[in-house]
Amino acid sequence: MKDEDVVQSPDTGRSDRMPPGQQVTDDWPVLHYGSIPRVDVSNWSFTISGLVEIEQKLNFEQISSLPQEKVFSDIHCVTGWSKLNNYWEGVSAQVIKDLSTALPEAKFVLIHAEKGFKTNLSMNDFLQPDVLFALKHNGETLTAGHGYPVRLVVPRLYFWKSAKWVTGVEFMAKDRHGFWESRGYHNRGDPWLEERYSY
Ligand SMILES: Nc1nc2c(c(=O)[nH]1)N[C@H]1C(S)=C(S)[C@@H](COP(=O)(O)O)O[C@H]1N2
Ligand SMILES: [Mo]
Repeated sequence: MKDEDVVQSPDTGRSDRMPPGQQVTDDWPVLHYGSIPRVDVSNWSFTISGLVEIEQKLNFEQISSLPQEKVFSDIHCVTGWSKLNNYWEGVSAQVIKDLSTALPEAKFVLIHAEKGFKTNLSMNDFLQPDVLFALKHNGETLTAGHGYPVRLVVPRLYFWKSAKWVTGVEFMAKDRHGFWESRGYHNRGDPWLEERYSY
């Protein structure tokens, strides 16, 4: 892939790339609720459901053969660490939306992941050009701890929106809280506005 084909997440072009209250880290912490699922890709599927004409299930081979894009982004975790300069490769959210036969009433999505983890996004946040279902980070297949085989990456919001081990996307007319959003995290989570918690 040529450099000019990389989607630059707009926040990487700021003169000061650190949002308020964040500290840069060079390593990459592994953070999540519960234990790390060990996913067998021969027995894995990605379900497109909710307000769609036809529910669809894609297996790993089908996801891998969709057009892949590359995104350059920073990571901002609500617990205070930021990791700059990440290259992601995978399937853009827009490609999944285009496949989805989603109905015009769909205004929100709920991302589903292994073990019942969920996170919610408005359609507008979901369809930004730097949002992707990533299979690779810095050229390498994701590790189990970081979400193998597929994780969502939403560069402009705090990293809890970037669900690891995704199993599908549900289109919805009304917003519904995900796992962290129903436990006091902000509904949207813009790091530049410090939308950390909802209290
Ligand atoms: N499935 C799942 N995805 C998840 C979480 C989780 O608990 N389960 N935690 C989120 C949170 S709070 C953070 S900070 C990031 C951490 O991603 P990392 O372990 O790759 O750094 O994953 C997000 N995605
Ligand atoms: Mo987090």
